[in-house]
Amino acid sequence: MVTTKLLTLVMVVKQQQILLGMKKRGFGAGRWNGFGGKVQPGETIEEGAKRELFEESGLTVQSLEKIGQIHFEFVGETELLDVHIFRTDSYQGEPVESEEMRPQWFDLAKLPFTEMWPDDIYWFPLMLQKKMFKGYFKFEGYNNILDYTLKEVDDLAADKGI
Ligand code: 6OG
Repeated sequence: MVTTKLLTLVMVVKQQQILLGMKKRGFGAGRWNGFGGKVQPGETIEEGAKRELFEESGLTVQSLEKIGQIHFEFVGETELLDVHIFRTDSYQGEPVESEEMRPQWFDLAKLPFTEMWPDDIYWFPLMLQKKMFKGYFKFEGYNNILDYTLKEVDDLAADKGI
């Protein structure tokens, strides 16, 4: 039986920099990524995104912009990931290291793509231009992309297709 896990991912942008966290443990350990995790029962996706952002980076935000949605499949695994991606350009607080993440600002011109999930290099340009997108990536293991689709959309909610 195929199950789908609902996850969030928040990208914090300020001027020409983006805040990424080095994942210290669990899924994606050793890679720089935005902040996020599983949506819990009883919370909306946006509430889950804000909670994970705070837990992992110490930052709070008033609002988040929905910017993308990506479905991930891993060959041989029955669980699909449905990752909802948000962007924010304003936040409160200062980034602090958590048990899960070590935050660091990166210049947009010097992103550490070789130490990030391999899909990021495809959709980061859209996210940085504030273009909304939907995507699907099929992985073999955690390093190899076998197939992918990625398209810009006008409205994330209205477009049901992946
Ligand atoms: P926890 O399991 O730690 O949440 N995530 C991905 N992010 C990128 N950029 N690429 C992927 O390609 C990803 N797969 C998952 C979603 C996992 C966090 O990692 C993100 C969550 O923010 C496969 O609770």
